[in-house]
Amino acid sequence: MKQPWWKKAVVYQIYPKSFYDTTGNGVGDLLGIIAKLDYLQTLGVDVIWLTPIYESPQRDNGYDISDYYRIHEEYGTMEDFECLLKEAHARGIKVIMDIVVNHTSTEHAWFKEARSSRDNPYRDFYIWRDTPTNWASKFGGNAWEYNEETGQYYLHLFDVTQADLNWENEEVRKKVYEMMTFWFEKGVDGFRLDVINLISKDQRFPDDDGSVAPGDGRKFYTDGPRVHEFLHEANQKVFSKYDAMTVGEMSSTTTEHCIRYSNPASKELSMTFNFHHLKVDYANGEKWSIADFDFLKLKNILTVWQTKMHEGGGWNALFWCNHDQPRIVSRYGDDSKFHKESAKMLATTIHMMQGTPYIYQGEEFGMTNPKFTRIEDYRDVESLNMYKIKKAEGIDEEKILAILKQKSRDNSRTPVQWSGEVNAGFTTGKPWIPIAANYPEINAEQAIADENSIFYHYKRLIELRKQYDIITDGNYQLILGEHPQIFAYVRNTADEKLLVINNFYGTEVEFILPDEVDITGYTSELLLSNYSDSANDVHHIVLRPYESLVYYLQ
Ligand code: TEU
Repeated sequence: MKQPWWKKAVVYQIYPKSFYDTTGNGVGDLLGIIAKLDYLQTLGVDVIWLTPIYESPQRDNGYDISDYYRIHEEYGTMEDFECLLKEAHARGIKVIMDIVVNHTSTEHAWFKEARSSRDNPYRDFYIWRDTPTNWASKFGGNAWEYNEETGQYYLHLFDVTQADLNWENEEVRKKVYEMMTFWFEKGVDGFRLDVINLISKDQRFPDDDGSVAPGDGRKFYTDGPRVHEFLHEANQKVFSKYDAMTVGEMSSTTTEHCIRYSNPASKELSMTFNFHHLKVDYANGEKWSIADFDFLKLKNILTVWQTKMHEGGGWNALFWCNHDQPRIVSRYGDDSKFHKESAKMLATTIHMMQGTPYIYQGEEFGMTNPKFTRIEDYRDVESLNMYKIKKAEGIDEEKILAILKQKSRDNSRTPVQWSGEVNAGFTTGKPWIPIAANYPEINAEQAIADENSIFYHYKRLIELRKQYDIITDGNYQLILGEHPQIFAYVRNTADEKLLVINNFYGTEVEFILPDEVDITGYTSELLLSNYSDSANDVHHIVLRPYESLVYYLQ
């Protein structure tokens, strides 16, 4: 059987608000994306994923949709979107949209109807209860909000303005499938489905016993009772009719569920995102904490996902960065002394694994966290809620700011640094969120001019994926699993090997090829490195700070 196209693809994520502004209003727009398509073509990506561009009050930057059929005015018009599709396709770049159907904005017409009376035909589009459960909202506070007019509570797993849709209601599902079909018919090539594993709630709506964390209702709606049935239905009614890729964003999920979501036999989705490898810098499982990352845990988690998904016939979305995560070079790398070396090393580590890699805007030239020091610089609803809650708990202002500096989602949402000019070349107006101060040194223009830049390293990784099938097909074998500094693995097919060696720290370390990797009779070729003069003896290497090597053996 012919492999689906997305197995060899590399996806580039665009957060339109911060991508490129052509109107001078300080907010990126669709014409801005069109203007940068040549840049993306040079990088070599196959797909762009746009985070939500639909009409929205922007409480959560578009993840609160008020009309699925309209383009948010600040971003442009439907004609602009059609033009973007055409221009992207003309360059061989596919376009996927972000579909947010776990919830809508409370400004959506359905919700306005639903909240107006108990017998409104749209009432059952949402989830109403006479008494709330003790579940916490992911953005702080209780997950139920009282509606005065009708005397009941509605569920919102996220912000109070993001009301959860009732997927038990067949009408809701019908409307969702219609809407997805509309976008496919317009020519989009697939979807990223926002928190799609939260759509099926345990209909008994039990209280949580607090055994994991106070009011943690996750077990009652994560990978819930009917989620596979719903996704299979969406697949049969919509996805399967197009040559589409679908990637589900899976919150707190398991390998067992992700195998089911993404194994072609279950006919649900193409692939899944999970976040376990991005929780290794949480102190005691708490995101809002300051902690170094746990390297052994990181290796172990990525290894479990590589191995189990391979064995179970599932497919991983590979990524370090997105619009909810701090910048990886500031997180598991070193964004000052070894900026270039560590950014390249991290890129290699993830891109040489099995799955479909995602690059988040600015990652390709090593954008860093902005290191904001004032609460006024933050825009993100989650960060601002958390600030209020911690303040009310009596936590010191400085401590809260230090946590935000490390963990806030705004770390990745600052404008793309296109050049060293005013406002990093992002806008001629006032940017909606401050730009990181390091833009004169770290920017796309500079990266393109420097043949040793991080940008060309990413470009090379994309090319290698196209040239070497082993990157797509080979199995994964972790080596030196307990080594506290080296992350090394082998990808194997019947007669080839790819040896990937990464030093995760800023000091030298000795690599000795373990006996379990039998390479007698193989010849090795160095495919990629982040130093210009790396060794070609795979048996014994003294790795320099953050040195990263890829060898092909045949
Ligand atoms: O994020 C899902 C999610 O679970 C987030 O809470 C994420 O884990 C969190 O930001 C980390 O603290 C998706 C979108 O990617 C996010 O931007 C939205 O805010 C959220 O869904 C609600 O739609």
